[in-house]
Amino acid sequence: ICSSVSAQKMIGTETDAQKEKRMEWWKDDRFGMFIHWGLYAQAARHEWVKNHEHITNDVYQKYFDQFNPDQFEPQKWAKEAKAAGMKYAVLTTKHHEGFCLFDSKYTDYKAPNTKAKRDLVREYVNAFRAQGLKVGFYYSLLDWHHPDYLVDAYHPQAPADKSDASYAKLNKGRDMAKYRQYMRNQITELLTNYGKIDILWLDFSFPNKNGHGKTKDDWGAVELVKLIRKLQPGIIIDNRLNLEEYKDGADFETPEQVSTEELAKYRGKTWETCQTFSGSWGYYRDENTWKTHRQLLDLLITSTSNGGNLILNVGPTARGEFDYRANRALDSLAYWMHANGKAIYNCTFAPDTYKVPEGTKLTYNKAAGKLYVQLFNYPQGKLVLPGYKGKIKYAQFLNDSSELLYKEANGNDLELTLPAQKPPYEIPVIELTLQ
Ligand code: FHN
Repeated sequence: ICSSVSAQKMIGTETDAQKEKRMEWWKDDRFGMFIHWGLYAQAARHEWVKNHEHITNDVYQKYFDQFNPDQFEPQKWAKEAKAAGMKYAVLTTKHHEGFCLFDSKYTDYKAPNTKAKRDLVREYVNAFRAQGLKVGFYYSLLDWHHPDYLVDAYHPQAPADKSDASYAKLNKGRDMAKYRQYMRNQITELLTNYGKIDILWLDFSFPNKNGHGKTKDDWGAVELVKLIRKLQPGIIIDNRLNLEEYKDGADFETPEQVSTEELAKYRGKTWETCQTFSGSWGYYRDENTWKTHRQLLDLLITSTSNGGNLILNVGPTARGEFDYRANRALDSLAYWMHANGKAIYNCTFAPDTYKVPEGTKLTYNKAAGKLYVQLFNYPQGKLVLPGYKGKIKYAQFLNDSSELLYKEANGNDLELTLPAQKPPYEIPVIELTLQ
């Protein structure tokens, strides 16, 4: 049993330096698109609708029968993601509902058998690769449709009384070993039939609830990671297979929907925060809690300034389009990223020697010798860089490369002169060239 030894070494033979190299592109790219798409988009009231409303497979079948993504054009999705500055994408190939967007030979509960009559995953992979984005798959460990998946506390048919007897009755005849094999077969299809896959986002594990949850080996996690890494040696895996004693079997932590203040806790680790534009991952027609442009920029900048990634989610409609609210958010991000993307890509947190000027956040590109000062509050007339005397040799606005003049002040500080007119960005960025 490997305990302190990195599971990576136990599960594979990779050294820390090799792992660093494998993950280099992912850390440099910083920004990705999550796409939650499935039959739940047809219900249009959250991807957990089957659980929330305790819907049986028979009743849920209406969404399968109705599903007809006639407006699905993944090239449009890919172009929008690229324009918004996203460098990779992760699509739900199967979410908890158990519906497969890909042509699996292990189930009939799949997109080619709906009015779509297509392998939606294949079209996604081709379109995003054509735009130069890395492609990832999300695959749900939970499966509320599969007959062998154990009914647990999250299952839509979980017993109201939560008693052992009720669970036992519901789980009579269910064989988790068969479900584990189904998972292995499908993950093998996904990692064999679609070319090089860059990310695998497995989701999610949880402690054993009411004796009917999932234990650490319900997924056959160690064998599964060995299979994944054998099929796709360069792939990057998230941490939700919950390899208790093999925590290192995962490549990155996944703080979900956390506040920007909480992101500082992850500084120095390898992580990606997953966030929605709204509250739901799947398309939710009547939802109106949408993050503002400033909140989205804050998530992106604060993630980078703490050395982590942001994956921002879109929930397409059942017809296969991003809705107007997602398009509006993506367009606003595209406008900012077009001018200021250099403050995100290949950047991380700044060394402590660079104090954070009042009302700003810092990102740092060590290789380029650049420090980026994000002006969350636009100062009137000047910005003091505390203790920066002798540390920089040039200053400019990033968006138009217009020079910013500065002078020494207060002994060890520098004072930048800023125009009264704020640059036309919610959060303008100053690029400092370091000595
Ligand atoms: O239950 C899922 C949820 O629907 C969504 O897929 C998120 C994305 O990180 N993961 C689980 C909740 O943590």
